[in-house]
Amino acid sequence: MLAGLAAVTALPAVAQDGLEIIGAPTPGAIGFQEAATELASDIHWLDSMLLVIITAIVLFVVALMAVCIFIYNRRRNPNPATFTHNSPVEVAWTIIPIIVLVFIGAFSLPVLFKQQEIPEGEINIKVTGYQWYWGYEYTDHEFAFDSYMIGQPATVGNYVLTDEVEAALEEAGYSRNEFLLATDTAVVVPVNKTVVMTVTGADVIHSWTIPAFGVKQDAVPGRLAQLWFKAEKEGVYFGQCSELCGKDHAYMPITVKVVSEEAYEEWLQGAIEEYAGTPAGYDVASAQ
Ligand SMILES: [Cu+2]
Repeated sequence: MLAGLAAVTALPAVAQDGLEIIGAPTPGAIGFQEAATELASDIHWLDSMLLVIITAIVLFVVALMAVCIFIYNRRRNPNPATFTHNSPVEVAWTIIPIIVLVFIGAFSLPVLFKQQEIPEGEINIKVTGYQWYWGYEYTDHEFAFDSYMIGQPATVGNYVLTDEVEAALEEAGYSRNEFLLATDTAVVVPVNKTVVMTVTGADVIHSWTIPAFGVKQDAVPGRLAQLWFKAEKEGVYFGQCSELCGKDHAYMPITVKVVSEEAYEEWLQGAIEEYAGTPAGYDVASAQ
């Protein structure tokens, strides 16, 4: 594994020159990361739409409660009504929520189906979650590599941003802000191409995600799941394992670099040379 790691870090950082860091958390922000795929834009739109509905319902319920508190309190209304049923009201509070839920479903289900109906991939990658790093296999080209957080394993056990780690980050084209996010190798994909990732776990359940792409998929040992995305903007995107998977769960980030078609081809040639001979030959097509 250490030999593999050395080989991995030796790969020149061809694909990251001039790439902007887009998909990363920013201090003080509370919203979503900027959407980089249609899937993410859809999710953001759905979120805004739901927020309007939720706000309306909350205001309505608060108003009803206010009416009860201020008009029907014991002082103003000493002799309360004694009826126990009101059919029109009961019908209304059954029918109206059904209409609201059907309305929400009519918009949310197509978004869900778009995520789950996996298109034909132009780039196919298999990702495997390990305790505590990710392995990537480019199944169209039969090469594979592992991806560790920069700073691991040198800082195993204490995870502090030492000068040494900062130097490693800088050497890889990152800054100290990307500590705990940047990885030694990255998933490199071309812009505006459909990427299909086949996701699995080797030991326990992990979860692969890139928030800016609007994708998240559990990596379950013994199972193959799939996700897809088509990134619309070149840049560096980060994600983190999103299923608690053990003590170093917080230290197995994900880096995806979305590059131009030419930069991708260039990276691909280098990667094929660099990683050729690593275990491959897994037949994704037959597992679908
Ligand atoms: Cu994990």
